[in-house]
Amino acid sequence: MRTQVGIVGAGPAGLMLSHLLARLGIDSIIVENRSRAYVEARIRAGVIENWAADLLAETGVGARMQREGLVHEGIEIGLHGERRRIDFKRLTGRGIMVYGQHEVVKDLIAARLAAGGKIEFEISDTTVHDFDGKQPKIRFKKNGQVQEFSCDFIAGCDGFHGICRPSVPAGVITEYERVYPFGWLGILSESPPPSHELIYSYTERGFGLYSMRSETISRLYLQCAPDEDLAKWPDEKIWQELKRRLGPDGEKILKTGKVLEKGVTAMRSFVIEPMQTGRLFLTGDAAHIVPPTGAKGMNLAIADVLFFSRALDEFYRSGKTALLEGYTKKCLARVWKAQRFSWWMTSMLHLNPADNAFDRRRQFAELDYVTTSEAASKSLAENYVGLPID
Ligand code: RFL
Ligand code: PHB
Repeated sequence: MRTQVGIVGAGPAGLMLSHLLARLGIDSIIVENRSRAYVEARIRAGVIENWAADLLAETGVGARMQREGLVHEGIEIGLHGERRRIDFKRLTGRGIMVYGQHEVVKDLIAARLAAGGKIEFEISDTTVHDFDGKQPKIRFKKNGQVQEFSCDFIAGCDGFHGICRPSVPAGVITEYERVYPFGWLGILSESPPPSHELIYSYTERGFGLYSMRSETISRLYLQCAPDEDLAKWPDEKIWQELKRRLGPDGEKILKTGKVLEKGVTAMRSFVIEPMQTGRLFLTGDAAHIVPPTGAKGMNLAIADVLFFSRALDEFYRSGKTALLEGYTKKCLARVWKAQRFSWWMTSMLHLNPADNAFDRRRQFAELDYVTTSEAASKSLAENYVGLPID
Protein backbone atom coordinates (compact mmCIF):
# COMPACT_ATOMS: atom_id res chain seq x y z
CA MET A 1 0.00 0.00 0.00
CA ARG A 2 1.13 3.52 -0.80
CA THR A 3 -0.49 6.94 -0.84
CA GLN A 4 0.54 10.57 -1.07
CA VAL A 5 -0.72 11.69 2.36
CA GLY A 6 -1.22 9.28 5.28
CA ILE A 7 -3.75 10.65 7.74
CA VAL A 8 -4.03 9.46 11.36
CA GLY A 9 -7.52 10.17 12.76
CA ALA A 10 -11.03 10.52 11.31
CA GLY A 11 -12.20 13.52 13.32
CA PRO A 12 -13.12 16.82 11.65
CA ALA A 13 -9.44 17.57 10.89
CA GLY A 14 -8.52 14.25 9.24
CA LEU A 15 -11.77 13.92 7.29
CA MET A 16 -11.78 17.51 6.04
CA LEU A 17 -8.12 17.21 5.03
CA SER A 18 -8.81 14.06 3.04
CA HIS A 19 -11.82 15.77 1.42
CA LEU A 20 -9.90 18.94 0.47
CA LEU A 21 -6.97 16.92 -0.87
CA ALA A 22 -9.22 14.75 -3.03
CA ARG A 23 -10.58 17.91 -4.64
CA LEU A 24 -7.00 18.91 -5.46
CA GLY A 25 -6.29 15.50 -6.98
CA ILE A 26 -4.11 14.40 -4.04
CA ASP A 27 -4.54 10.85 -2.76
CA SER A 28 -4.81 9.98 0.95
CA ILE A 29 -5.58 7.11 3.34
CA ILE A 30 -7.13 7.70 6.79
CA VAL A 31 -6.55 5.29 9.69
CA GLU A 32 -8.93 5.59 12.66
CA ASN A 33 -8.91 3.44 15.78
CA ARG A 34 -12.63 3.81 16.51
CA SER A 35 -15.58 2.44 14.53
CA ARG A 36 -17.54 4.50 12.03
CA ALA A 37 -20.61 4.33 14.30
CA TYR A 38 -18.59 5.59 17.27
CA VAL A 39 -17.12 8.66 15.55
CA GLU A 40 -20.51 9.48 14.00
CA ALA A 41 -22.17 9.50 17.44
CA ARG A 42 -19.47 11.37 19.39
CA ILE A 43 -21.13 14.57 20.66
CA ARG A 44 -18.76 17.54 20.80
CA ALA A 45 -18.72 21.06 19.38
CA GLY A 46 -21.78 22.77 17.95
CA VAL A 47 -20.79 26.13 16.48
CA ILE A 48 -19.31 26.59 13.01
CA GLU A 49 -17.76 29.93 12.10
CA ASN A 50 -19.09 31.75 9.09
CA TRP A 51 -16.10 31.10 6.77
CA ALA A 52 -15.94 27.40 7.77
CA ALA A 53 -19.65 26.91 6.98
CA ASP A 54 -19.00 28.58 3.59
CA LEU A 55 -16.02 26.26 2.99
CA LEU A 56 -18.12 23.16 3.73
CA ALA A 57 -20.80 24.43 1.35
CA GLU A 58 -18.40 25.50 -1.43
CA THR A 59 -16.60 22.16 -1.39
CA GLY A 60 -19.81 20.15 -1.69
CA VAL A 61 -20.31 18.84 1.86
CA GLY A 62 -22.67 21.52 3.18
CA ALA A 63 -26.05 20.57 1.71
CA ARG A 64 -27.48 18.94 4.85
CA MET A 65 -25.93 21.63 7.07
CA GLN A 66 -27.68 24.29 4.99
CA ARG A 67 -30.98 22.43 5.30
CA GLU A 68 -30.83 21.36 8.95
CA GLY A 69 -28.32 23.76 10.57
CA LEU A 70 -29.51 26.85 12.41
CA VAL A 71 -28.13 30.23 11.35
CA HIS A 72 -27.81 32.47 14.42
CA GLU A 73 -27.30 36.21 14.20
CA GLY A 74 -26.32 36.78 17.83
CA ILE A 75 -25.94 35.37 21.33
CA GLU A 76 -27.29 36.36 24.71
CA ILE A 77 -25.12 37.00 27.74
CA GLY A 78 -26.68 36.62 31.18
CA LEU A 79 -25.50 38.80 34.07
CA HIS A 80 -26.96 37.39 37.28
CA GLY A 81 -30.05 36.43 35.29
CA GLU A 82 -30.47 39.60 33.25
CA ARG A 83 -29.94 38.71 29.62
CA ARG A 84 -28.42 41.07 27.07
CA ARG A 85 -28.06 40.35 23.38
CA ILE A 86 -24.96 40.75 21.25
CA ASP A 87 -26.13 41.30 17.70
CA PHE A 88 -23.49 39.70 15.46
CA LYS A 89 -25.30 40.57 12.26
CA ARG A 90 -25.46 44.28 13.02
CA LEU A 91 -21.92 44.41 14.44
CA THR A 92 -20.11 42.28 11.84
CA GLY A 93 -22.55 41.66 8.99
CA ARG A 94 -22.18 37.93 9.66
CA GLY A 95 -23.69 35.12 11.73
CA ILE A 96 -22.72 31.61 12.85
CA MET A 97 -23.96 28.12 11.97
CA VAL A 98 -25.23 25.89 14.79
CA TYR A 99 -24.73 22.32 13.54
CA GLY A 100 -23.24 19.45 15.52
CA GLN A 101 -19.67 18.31 14.96
CA HIS A 102 -20.86 14.70 14.67
CA GLU A 103 -23.15 15.77 11.83
CA VAL A 104 -20.17 17.34 10.03
CA VAL A 105 -18.29 14.08 10.62
CA LYS A 106 -21.20 12.04 9.16
CA ASP A 107 -21.40 14.28 6.09
CA LEU A 108 -17.64 14.10 5.49
CA ILE A 109 -17.47 10.30 5.89
CA ALA A 110 -20.38 9.86 3.48
CA ALA A 111 -18.73 12.18 0.94
CA ARG A 112 -15.32 10.49 1.21
CA LEU A 113 -16.71 6.98 0.83
CA ALA A 114 -18.97 7.99 -2.06
CA ALA A 115 -15.92 9.44 -3.85
CA GLY A 116 -13.94 6.23 -3.35
CA GLY A 117 -11.89 7.62 -0.42
CA LYS A 118 -10.06 5.17 1.84
CA ILE A 119 -10.82 5.15 5.56
CA GLU A 120 -9.61 2.22 7.69
CA PHE A 121 -11.82 2.13 10.81
CA GLU A 122 -11.25 0.02 13.92
CA ILE A 123 -7.51 -0.30 13.57
CA SER A 124 -5.15 -0.39 16.57
CA ASP A 125 -1.50 0.02 17.54
CA THR A 126 -0.86 2.93 15.14
CA THR A 127 2.78 3.99 14.84
CA VAL A 128 4.42 6.56 12.55
CA HIS A 129 7.94 6.15 11.13
CA ASP A 130 10.67 7.74 9.01
CA PHE A 131 9.12 11.21 8.78
CA ASP A 132 12.62 12.69 8.92
CA GLY A 133 13.08 11.34 5.36
CA LYS A 134 11.07 11.35 2.13
CA GLN A 135 9.26 8.01 2.62
CA PRO A 136 7.39 8.14 5.93
CA LYS A 137 5.39 5.07 6.98
CA ILE A 138 2.28 4.39 9.00
CA ARG A 139 1.96 0.99 10.65
CA PHE A 140 -1.13 -0.38 12.41
CA LYS A 141 -3.02 -3.55 13.23
CA LYS A 142 -6.24 -4.50 11.47
CA ASN A 143 -8.06 -7.69 12.52
CA GLY A 144 -4.94 -8.70 14.43
CA GLN A 145 -2.68 -8.36 11.35
CA VAL A 146 0.11 -5.79 11.15
CA GLN A 147 -0.21 -3.58 8.06
CA GLU A 148 1.95 -0.77 6.79
CA PHE A 149 1.84 1.82 4.04
CA SER A 150 4.30 4.44 2.88
CA CYS A 151 3.47 8.01 1.93
CA ASP A 152 5.06 11.37 1.13
CA PHE A 153 3.64 13.12 4.20
CA ILE A 154 1.96 12.16 7.47
CA ALA A 155 -0.89 14.29 8.83
CA GLY A 156 -1.28 13.85 12.59
CA CYS A 157 -5.02 14.51 12.97
CA ASP A 158 -5.40 12.20 15.97
CA GLY A 159 -6.56 14.65 18.60
CA PHE A 160 -5.10 15.58 21.98
CA HIS A 161 -4.60 11.96 23.13
CA GLY A 162 -3.22 10.68 19.84
CA ILE A 163 0.16 9.12 19.10
CA CYS A 164 1.55 11.56 16.53
CA ARG A 165 2.54 14.39 18.86
CA PRO A 166 4.32 12.01 21.31
CA SER A 167 6.20 10.53 18.30
CA VAL A 168 8.03 13.82 17.68
CA PRO A 169 11.63 13.50 18.94
CA ALA A 170 12.35 15.08 22.32
CA GLY A 171 13.53 18.68 22.22
CA VAL A 172 11.70 19.67 19.02
CA ILE A 173 8.43 20.83 20.56
CA THR A 174 7.76 23.51 23.17
CA GLU A 175 4.41 23.22 24.97
CA TYR A 176 2.41 26.17 26.28
CA GLU A 177 -0.38 25.25 28.67
CA ARG A 178 -2.95 26.51 31.15
CA VAL A 179 -5.27 24.18 33.05
CA TYR A 180 -8.44 25.67 34.53
CA PRO A 181 -9.79 24.86 38.02
CA PHE A 182 -13.25 24.01 36.61
CA GLY A 183 -14.94 21.93 33.91
CA TRP A 184 -18.33 21.58 32.22
CA LEU A 185 -21.02 19.06 32.97
CA GLY A 186 -22.88 18.76 29.66
CA ILE A 187 -26.16 17.13 28.69
CA LEU A 188 -27.91 16.54 25.41
CA SER A 189 -31.66 16.47 25.94
CA GLU A 190 -34.89 15.92 24.09
CA SER A 191 -36.31 19.35 24.87
CA PRO A 192 -36.53 22.73 23.13
CA PRO A 193 -33.81 25.28 23.99
CA PRO A 194 -34.93 28.16 26.27
CA SER A 195 -34.16 30.74 23.60
CA HIS A 196 -33.64 30.76 19.81
CA GLU A 197 -30.02 31.80 20.40
CA LEU A 198 -27.24 30.55 22.68
CA ILE A 199 -27.22 31.94 26.22
CA TYR A 200 -23.90 32.31 28.07
CA SER A 201 -24.95 32.92 31.67
CA TYR A 202 -22.73 34.30 34.45
CA THR A 203 -24.18 33.81 37.95
CA GLU A 204 -23.05 33.54 41.55
CA ARG A 205 -23.72 29.80 41.32
CA GLY A 206 -21.31 29.42 38.40
CA PHE A 207 -21.53 29.54 34.62
CA GLY A 208 -24.30 27.96 32.53
CA LEU A 209 -24.52 27.59 28.73
CA TYR A 210 -27.79 26.96 26.90
CA SER A 211 -27.10 25.71 23.40
CA MET A 212 -28.91 23.42 20.99
CA ARG A 213 -28.66 20.99 18.11
CA SER A 214 -32.14 21.73 16.71
CA GLU A 215 -35.42 23.35 17.76
CA THR A 216 -36.22 20.18 19.70
CA ILE A 217 -32.80 19.05 21.00
CA SER A 218 -30.91 21.12 23.60
CA ARG A 219 -27.23 21.00 24.53
CA LEU A 220 -26.82 22.41 28.04
CA TYR A 221 -23.75 22.89 30.22
CA LEU A 222 -23.03 23.72 33.87
CA GLN A 223 -19.70 24.86 35.28
CA CYS A 224 -18.50 22.12 37.66
CA ALA A 225 -15.29 20.78 39.19
CA PRO A 226 -12.81 19.47 36.59
CA ASP A 227 -13.16 15.97 38.10
CA GLU A 228 -16.86 16.25 38.98
CA ASP A 229 -18.47 12.91 39.88
CA LEU A 230 -21.44 12.39 37.54
CA ALA A 231 -22.96 9.93 40.01
CA LYS A 232 -23.71 12.93 42.23
CA TRP A 233 -25.79 14.52 39.47
CA PRO A 234 -29.11 12.78 38.91
CA ASP A 235 -31.09 14.36 36.06
CA GLU A 236 -33.44 16.16 38.44
CA LYS A 237 -30.55 17.99 40.12
CA ILE A 238 -29.05 19.00 36.76
CA TRP A 239 -32.36 20.51 35.59
CA GLN A 240 -32.82 22.39 38.85
CA GLU A 241 -29.34 23.88 38.61
CA LEU A 242 -29.74 24.75 34.93
CA LYS A 243 -32.96 26.62 35.76
CA ARG A 244 -31.32 28.53 38.59
CA ARG A 245 -28.37 29.59 36.48
CA LEU A 246 -30.66 30.87 33.75
CA GLY A 247 -32.27 33.53 35.96
CA PRO A 248 -35.54 34.35 37.71
CA ASP A 249 -37.55 33.13 34.71
CA GLY A 250 -35.50 29.92 34.41
CA GLU A 251 -38.26 27.76 35.87
CA LYS A 252 -40.66 29.07 33.26
CA ILE A 253 -38.55 29.12 30.11
CA LEU A 254 -36.37 26.01 30.51
CA LYS A 255 -38.35 22.97 29.38
CA THR A 256 -37.07 19.63 30.64
CA GLY A 257 -36.90 16.41 28.65
CA LYS A 258 -35.26 13.02 28.32
CA VAL A 259 -31.50 13.22 28.88
CA LEU A 260 -29.83 11.52 25.90
CA GLU A 261 -26.21 11.99 26.89
CA LYS A 262 -24.29 13.22 29.92
CA GLY A 263 -20.58 13.94 30.43
CA VAL A 264 -17.90 16.02 32.13
CA THR A 265 -15.21 17.87 30.17
CA ALA A 266 -12.13 19.32 31.87
CA MET A 267 -10.76 22.54 30.44
CA ARG A 268 -7.35 23.49 29.20
CA SER A 269 -5.55 25.83 26.86
CA PHE A 270 -2.64 24.13 25.09
CA VAL A 271 -0.41 24.98 22.12
CA ILE A 272 2.72 23.39 20.68
CA GLU A 273 5.37 25.12 18.66
CA PRO A 274 6.30 24.07 16.00
CA MET A 275 3.34 22.09 14.58
CA GLN A 276 5.60 20.17 12.18
CA THR A 277 8.83 18.21 12.05
CA GLY A 278 10.26 16.78 8.85
CA ARG A 279 7.29 15.33 6.94
CA LEU A 280 4.99 14.98 9.96
CA PHE A 281 2.44 17.79 10.25
CA LEU A 282 0.11 18.07 13.27
CA THR A 283 -3.37 19.57 12.93
CA GLY A 284 -6.36 20.41 15.15
CA ASP A 285 -6.49 19.07 18.70
CA ALA A 286 -3.24 17.15 18.18
CA ALA A 287 -1.50 20.54 18.17
CA HIS A 288 -3.72 22.78 20.30
CA ILE A 289 -6.67 22.71 22.69
CA VAL A 290 -8.95 25.60 23.64
CA PRO A 291 -11.48 25.74 26.47
CA PRO A 292 -14.92 25.41 24.78
CA THR A 293 -16.30 28.80 25.95
CA GLY A 294 -15.23 30.47 22.69
CA ALA A 295 -16.60 27.63 20.48
CA LYS A 296 -13.35 27.54 18.51
CA GLY A 297 -12.01 23.93 18.68
CA MET A 298 -13.48 22.46 15.51
CA ASN A 299 -13.03 25.73 13.61
CA LEU A 300 -9.30 25.79 14.32
CA ALA A 301 -9.03 22.18 13.17
CA ILE A 302 -10.66 23.11 9.85
CA ALA A 303 -8.39 26.17 9.44
CA ASP A 304 -5.23 24.08 9.99
CA VAL A 305 -6.16 21.51 7.35
CA LEU A 306 -7.16 24.23 4.88
CA PHE A 307 -3.66 25.76 5.23
CA PHE A 308 -2.01 22.32 5.03
CA SER A 309 -3.98 21.37 1.90
CA ARG A 310 -2.88 24.59 0.18
CA ALA A 311 0.76 23.88 1.06
CA LEU A 312 0.50 20.33 -0.31
CA ASP A 313 -1.20 21.63 -3.45
CA GLU A 314 1.71 24.03 -4.04
CA PHE A 315 4.22 21.22 -3.42
CA TYR A 316 2.62 18.72 -5.79
CA ARG A 317 2.06 21.30 -8.53
CA SER A 318 5.44 23.01 -8.48
CA GLY A 319 7.78 21.21 -6.09
CA LYS A 320 7.98 24.39 -4.03
CA THR A 321 8.11 24.00 -0.24
CA ALA A 322 7.56 27.61 0.91
CA LEU A 323 4.00 27.03 2.15
CA LEU A 324 4.96 23.72 3.79
CA GLU A 325 7.82 25.44 5.60
CA GLY A 326 5.49 28.28 6.64
CA TYR A 327 2.74 25.94 7.91
CA THR A 328 3.41 26.43 11.63
CA LYS A 329 3.63 30.21 11.35
CA LYS A 330 0.46 30.43 9.27
CA CYS A 331 -1.56 28.25 11.68
CA LEU A 332 -0.24 29.72 14.90
CA ALA A 333 -1.10 33.30 13.91
CA ARG A 334 -4.75 32.20 13.97
CA VAL A 335 -4.42 29.71 16.84
CA TRP A 336 -3.00 32.25 19.30
CA LYS A 337 -5.78 34.74 18.56
CA ALA A 338 -8.34 31.99 19.19
CA GLN A 339 -6.46 31.03 22.35
CA ARG A 340 -6.62 34.60 23.58
CA PHE A 341 -10.35 34.85 22.83
CA SER A 342 -11.19 31.47 24.38
CA TRP A 343 -9.15 32.23 27.51
CA TRP A 344 -10.82 35.65 27.79
CA MET A 345 -14.38 34.33 27.39
CA THR A 346 -13.61 31.55 29.89
CA SER A 347 -12.08 33.91 32.48
CA MET A 348 -14.88 36.44 32.12
CA LEU A 349 -17.75 33.96 32.48
CA HIS A 350 -16.64 31.38 35.08
CA LEU A 351 -16.29 31.62 38.83
CA ASN A 352 -12.67 30.88 39.63
CA PRO A 353 -12.30 29.42 43.14
CA ALA A 354 -9.05 31.41 43.51
CA ASP A 355 -10.87 34.73 42.93
CA ASN A 356 -12.14 37.04 45.66
CA ALA A 357 -14.96 39.60 45.94
CA PHE A 358 -12.85 42.17 44.07
CA ASP A 359 -12.51 39.81 41.12
CA ARG A 360 -16.26 39.10 41.05
CA ARG A 361 -17.03 42.83 40.79
CA ARG A 362 -14.34 43.29 38.16
CA GLN A 363 -15.86 40.40 36.18
CA PHE A 364 -19.31 41.91 36.44
CA ALA A 365 -17.97 45.30 35.26
CA GLU A 366 -16.36 43.60 32.27
CA LEU A 367 -19.60 41.82 31.32
CA ASP A 368 -21.52 45.06 31.78
CA TYR A 369 -18.99 46.85 29.56
CA VAL A 370 -18.90 44.19 26.87
CA THR A 371 -22.71 44.13 26.60
CA THR A 372 -23.17 47.91 26.50
CA SER A 373 -20.16 49.34 24.66
CA GLU A 374 -20.36 49.25 20.87
CA ALA A 375 -16.57 48.87 20.60
CA ALA A 376 -16.33 46.06 23.14
CA SER A 377 -19.32 44.10 21.84
CA LYS A 378 -17.98 44.43 18.30
CA SER A 379 -14.67 42.94 19.41
CA LEU A 380 -16.46 39.96 20.98
CA ALA A 381 -18.68 39.56 17.90
CA GLU A 382 -15.87 39.60 15.31
CA ASN A 383 -13.93 36.97 17.24
CA TYR A 384 -16.99 34.79 17.85
CA VAL A 385 -18.17 34.71 14.23
CA GLY A 386 -14.56 34.03 13.24
CA LEU A 387 -11.66 36.28 12.28
CA PRO A 388 -11.13 36.63 8.52
CA ILE A 389 -9.26 33.75 6.92
CA ASP A 390 -6.84 34.35 4.05
P1 RFL B 1 -10.70 14.78 17.22
O1 RFL B 1 -12.10 15.14 16.93
O2 RFL B 1 -10.33 14.44 18.60
O3 RFL B 1 -10.34 13.58 16.24
C1 RFL B 1 -9.19 12.79 16.42
C2 RFL B 1 -9.47 11.41 15.84
O4 RFL B 1 -8.29 10.61 15.91
C3 RFL B 1 -8.64 9.32 16.40
N1 RFL B 1 -7.43 8.75 17.00
C4 RFL B 1 -6.66 7.80 16.40
N2 RFL B 1 -6.78 7.17 15.22
C5 RFL B 1 -5.85 6.24 14.91
N3 RFL B 1 -4.80 5.92 15.72
C6 RFL B 1 -4.64 6.54 16.91
N4 RFL B 1 -3.61 6.22 17.70
C7 RFL B 1 -5.59 7.53 17.29
N5 RFL B 1 -5.75 8.33 18.39
C8 RFL B 1 -6.85 9.04 18.19
C9 RFL B 1 -9.77 9.59 17.36
O5 RFL B 1 -10.57 8.44 17.60
C10 RFL B 1 -10.53 10.68 16.62
O6 RFL B 1 -11.51 10.15 15.75
O7 RFL B 1 -9.69 15.93 16.75
P2 RFL B 1 -9.79 16.99 15.54
O8 RFL B 1 -10.17 16.31 14.26
O9 RFL B 1 -8.56 17.79 15.63
O10 RFL B 1 -11.05 17.91 15.88
C11 RFL B 1 -11.03 18.80 16.96
C12 RFL B 1 -12.39 18.87 17.64
O11 RFL B 1 -12.90 17.57 17.86
C13 RFL B 1 -12.30 19.60 18.98
O12 RFL B 1 -11.51 20.77 18.86
C14 RFL B 1 -13.62 20.05 19.56
O13 RFL B 1 -14.63 19.11 19.51
C15 RFL B 1 -13.33 20.45 21.01
N6 RFL B 1 -14.45 20.25 21.88
C16 RFL B 1 -15.44 21.15 21.85
N7 RFL B 1 -15.29 22.27 21.09
C17 RFL B 1 -16.26 23.18 21.04
O14 RFL B 1 -16.10 24.20 20.33
N8 RFL B 1 -17.43 22.99 21.76
C18 RFL B 1 -17.64 21.87 22.54
O15 RFL B 1 -18.67 21.72 23.16
C19 RFL B 1 -16.62 20.92 22.62
N9 RFL B 1 -16.77 19.80 23.38
C20 RFL B 1 -14.56 19.09 22.70
C21 RFL B 1 -15.74 18.88 23.43
C22 RFL B 1 -13.52 18.17 22.81
C23 RFL B 1 -13.61 17.04 23.62
N10 RFL B 1 -12.46 16.16 23.73
C24 RFL B 1 -11.38 16.26 22.77
C25 RFL B 1 -12.16 15.32 24.78
C26 RFL B 1 -15.88 17.74 24.23
C27 RFL B 1 -14.83 16.82 24.32
C28 RFL B 1 -15.07 15.60 25.18
C1 PHB C 1 -22.32 23.42 21.91
O1 PHB C 1 -23.43 23.63 21.37
O2 PHB C 1 -21.95 22.28 22.20
C2 PHB C 1 -21.47 24.57 22.27
C3 PHB C 1 -21.83 25.83 21.86
C4 PHB C 1 -21.02 26.92 22.20
C5 PHB C 1 -19.88 26.71 22.95
C6 PHB C 1 -19.52 25.44 23.34
C7 PHB C 1 -20.32 24.35 23.01
O3 PHB C 1 -19.12 27.77 23.30
